[in-house]
Amino acid sequence: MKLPLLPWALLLLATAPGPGSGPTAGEIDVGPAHEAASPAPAWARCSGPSPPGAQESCSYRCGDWNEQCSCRPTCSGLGTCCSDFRDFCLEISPYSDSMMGGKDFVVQHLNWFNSTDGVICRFNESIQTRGHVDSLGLVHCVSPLLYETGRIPFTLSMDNGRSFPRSGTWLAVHPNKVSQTTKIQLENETRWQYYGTAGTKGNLTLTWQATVLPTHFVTIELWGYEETGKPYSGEWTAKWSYLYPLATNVSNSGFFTFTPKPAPQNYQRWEVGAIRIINSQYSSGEKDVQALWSNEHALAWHLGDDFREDPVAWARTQCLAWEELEDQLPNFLEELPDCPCTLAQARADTGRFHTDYGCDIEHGSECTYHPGAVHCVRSVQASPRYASGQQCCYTAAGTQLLTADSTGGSTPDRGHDWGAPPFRAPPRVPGLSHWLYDVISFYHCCLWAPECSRYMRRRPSSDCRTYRPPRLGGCQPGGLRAEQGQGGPPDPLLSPASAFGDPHFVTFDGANFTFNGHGEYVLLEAALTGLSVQARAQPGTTPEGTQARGTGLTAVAVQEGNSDVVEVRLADGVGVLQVLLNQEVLSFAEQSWMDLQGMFLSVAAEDSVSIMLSSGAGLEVSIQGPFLSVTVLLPEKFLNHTRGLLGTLNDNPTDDFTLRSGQVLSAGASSRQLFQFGADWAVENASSLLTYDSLLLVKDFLYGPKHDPTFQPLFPDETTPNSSQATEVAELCGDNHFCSYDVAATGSLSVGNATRTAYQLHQSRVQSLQSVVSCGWLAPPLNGGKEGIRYLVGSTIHFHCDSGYSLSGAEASTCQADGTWSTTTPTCQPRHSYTVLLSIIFGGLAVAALVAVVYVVLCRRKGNMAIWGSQP
Ligand SMILES: *[C@@H]1O[C@H](CO)[C@@H](O)[C@H](O)[C@H]1NC(C)=O
Ligand SMILES: *[C@@H]1O[C@H](CO)[C@@H](O)[C@H](O)[C@H]1NC(C)=O
Ligand SMILES: *[C@@H]1O[C@H](CO)[C@@H](O)[C@H](O)[C@H]1NC(C)=O
Ligand SMILES: *[C@@H]1O[C@H](CO)[C@@H](O)[C@H](O)[C@H]1NC(C)=O
Ligand SMILES: *[C@@H]1O[C@H](CO)[C@@H](O)[C@H](O)[C@H]1NC(C)=O
Ligand SMILES: *[C@@H]1O[C@H](CO)[C@@H](O)[C@H](O)[C@H]1NC(C)=O
Ligand SMILES: *[C@@H]1O[C@H](CO)[C@@H](O)[C@H](O)[C@H]1NC(C)=O
Ligand SMILES: *[C@@H]1O[C@H](CO)[C@@H](O)[C@H](O)[C@H]1NC(C)=O
Ligand SMILES: *[C@@H]1O[C@H](CO)[C@@H](O)[C@H](O)[C@H]1NC(C)=O
Ligand SMILES: *[C@@H]1O[C@H](CO)[C@@H](O)[C@H](O)[C@H]1NC(C)=O
Ligand SMILES: [Ca+2]
Ligand SMILES: [Ca+2]
Repeated sequence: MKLPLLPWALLLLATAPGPGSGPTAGEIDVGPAHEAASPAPAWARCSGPSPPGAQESCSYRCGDWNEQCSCRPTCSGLGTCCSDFRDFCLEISPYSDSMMGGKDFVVQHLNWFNSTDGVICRFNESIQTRGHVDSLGLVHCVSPLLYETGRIPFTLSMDNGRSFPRSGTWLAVHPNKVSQTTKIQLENETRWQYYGTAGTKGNLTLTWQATVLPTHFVTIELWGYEETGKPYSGEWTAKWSYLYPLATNVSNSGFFTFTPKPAPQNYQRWEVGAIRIINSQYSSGEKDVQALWSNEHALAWHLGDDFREDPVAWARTQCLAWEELEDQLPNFLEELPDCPCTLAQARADTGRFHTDYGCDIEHGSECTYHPGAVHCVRSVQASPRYASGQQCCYTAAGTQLLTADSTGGSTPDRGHDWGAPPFRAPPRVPGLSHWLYDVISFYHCCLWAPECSRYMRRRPSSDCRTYRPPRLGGCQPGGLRAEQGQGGPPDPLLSPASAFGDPHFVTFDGANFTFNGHGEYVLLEAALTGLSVQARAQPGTTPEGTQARGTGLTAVAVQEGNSDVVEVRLADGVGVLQVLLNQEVLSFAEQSWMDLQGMFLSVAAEDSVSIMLSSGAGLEVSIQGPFLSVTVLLPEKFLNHTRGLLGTLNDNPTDDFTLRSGQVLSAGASSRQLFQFGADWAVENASSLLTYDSLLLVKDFLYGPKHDPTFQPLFPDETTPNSSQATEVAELCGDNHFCSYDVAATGSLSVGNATRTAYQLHQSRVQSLQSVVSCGWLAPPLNGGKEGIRYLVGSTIHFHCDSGYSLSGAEASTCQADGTWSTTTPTCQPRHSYTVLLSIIFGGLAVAALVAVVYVVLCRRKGNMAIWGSQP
């Protein structure tokens, strides 16, 4: 009875539920016999005639499945794909580019020899672009100009738009996040953006890769960006418009130089734009044809005669007008989160803040707009109401740099640079809304006219007084081993660890335990936002090659509310991370950042993934030794709202080992009791977020129990230590007890090393996220100044007065542990006239003395010239 059922089982399992769509887990249990007997599967009832053999086809059916075959991404691994899966569920290359569009991409695995026209791509069921079939039979399409970033579904027609049976996904990217080499280069971009201001005139030059456009003649055009309608009303609209050509039908040489002329009157209102180059066979301004784009930039070179005549006066007028507009628009500053207090916090709070590519310590700290800073981060999520963005910049000393002290300070943004879902309309258009509200005004006030204080007044840095670091919980392989549960201090020789790379869990409240279950478990559930984090743990292999009696994490999946489901897992090859989006393997070959539904994803390095959820929760998944290490960061709003293996976040570690029933294990629970606690949090069949796309996974985890009751871990009381590796251990581990402990337990030095690394990483992250008290910015005295820009506990600010004034009050103030300054800012009082007289007299004497000293020094120096000159 069992044998004949197996193929059916596999087929059905292959079609395990996709998030949000498709059958629920319950349907998997439907007996195959019933399925086979049902007369017409759902897809066949679709309108339209089905060609013969369509039961086996993925035409119009991507992401779907039936008893015949599957068109889901998991089908490849399971061998259940319909035979034409690749022809209808499209893979494209390249799969991403700037949201500006105009990119020609090739549909893989689809050869078409019939006709050379009639190829149409339809993006998100609304925007159509024309494609073509090349001489090799490869099908091409062109990406459209979009006002959004992220994954855009498209369908493909090969019959001039009569039917669109094929589908795929295009990834639209923030214009600044795509490779600069694929764009038109504005030679000396600074000159372009200052053209017409004092000293910047002459010709401008642009270059491009001629081979990208398959034509001899091109048209070079200017496009302008604007947002019209009442701000924050429903009519507020974003629009790119074709303005005028710079040149028509010029040679596609990859080089063009011209003398910019002031724009005609009716085009002068566009101040932000980009240059586009297209094949000259298209009419000028034709939309969504293959094209090259330049960076968006300030169109100084195109502005009218009034700008050319007096750029400073013109820019000042614009700056004042912007100020007036800002005063009418709602105050978005109140809605922004405060900045982290230190660079360390900013870099560790990865769920809520992310590196600003405009000032990145890992890429040479080229901080053009933030002189004095070495690193800036931006709030990942735009603010809820106004879609504004927070920016936080730090000095080399790790101190937050504030606009109140320096023009290099971080400036918040009315429009978040990365845009905000659902994008498309102001102020949520990625990059461009930010240009209009925060960048072009910076040109007006700060770069073209000396009115920067006006800008800074309306874009002041936030300090960090209300910033609260997130809470950390997680699971590391091997590492962090201290003791079972809440027991005494570790003694590596007397109570050795039990098994290979044991997962060691640290709860949000700091309790820790080791759990060697084999199965799939709930790390965290929070009904507050519908957040769920699940992990799969599998046994390791001992150095001898047999199955270890300890396990480690091999996959982690997360979903929040109705967001996409993302899973990070170890691919078959050891040490390779694989990311799945709604069960489909994602490629990071082109982009390391992705805007997904309800989350952002960043893969900065090959061995680690950051997931940033809309609630501000974050996940860091990386490879540590043979297994995954997972860290979950939760903002304070999750207090009292979590359950699962990572415990109940409420500042009380004693209730962290709570079973599903609500029963709380005592602090002194034994390792066997803790094992039962772990097992209790096995994932429930219907709510699994994990993907089962190989026969092994199907057998072990989908068709087997979520927690394997037959797996017997090794408990601490069952092991004996091996002390013959003492020297190697001492060399590797030093005084790290966790490291020596695991080596003793497993006999593997590399496990010990992974343990040590994991431990250090966790410790440094905990260290970085320590709360810091801030007393907030302290004003300098009127007619005086201050030294010091650090306003954190223990920092001291010194005051001084301008000459002619004397200090009344304390000379220094120190930030105290309660968040207040030890004294208030002193005042500077004008000195009495006799002091002035005295200072003139003494000043005169001093000058005379100085002259004498200088004379002496100069005479000496002449004698020493030879030695001085030899200095570098
Ligand atoms: C090409 O056209 C012929 C006749 O028009 C048709 O029978 C054939 O199926 C087409 N080939 C493909 C790959 O569609
Ligand atoms: C597709 O368009 C619809 C309506 O036009 C919109 O609601 C949806 O967000 C769009 N989806 C994407 C991925 O752009
Ligand atoms: C760019 O323009 C500026 C100002 O006109 C000039 O000083 C600089 O040398 C130029 N740089 C290059 C690389 O041409
Ligand atoms: C472009 O110029 C070439 C030669 O300079 C000419 O042969 C061609 O007809 C022109 N095309 C258009 C559209 O003007
Ligand atoms: C500027 O460009 C024009 C073509 O637009 C060219 O005729 C002229 O020689 C160039 N001038 C310089 C100084 O390069
Ligand atoms: C584990 O918990 C114990 C008891 O609360 C504590 O002393 C120890 O420092 C913890 N270890 C780690 C690595 O957090
Ligand atoms: C969490 O729960 C405790 C006790 O039930 C309560 O005292 C506390 O105020 C709660 N905290 C939050 C943030 O809800
Ligand atoms: C979950 O599914 C497995 C395999 O189908 C089954 O053995 C187990 O009983 C199910 N558990 C529940 C609670 O339904
Ligand atoms: C102890 O370690 C030594 C050196 O690595 C190894 O040869 C030996 O097999 C180990 N003994 C046990 C019992 O694991
Ligand atoms: C420990 O691991 C690190 C990287 O994780 C590696 O650079 C180092 O060489 C390893 N040390 C030993 C002794 O294996
Ligand atoms: Ca800014
Ligand atoms: Ca707790």
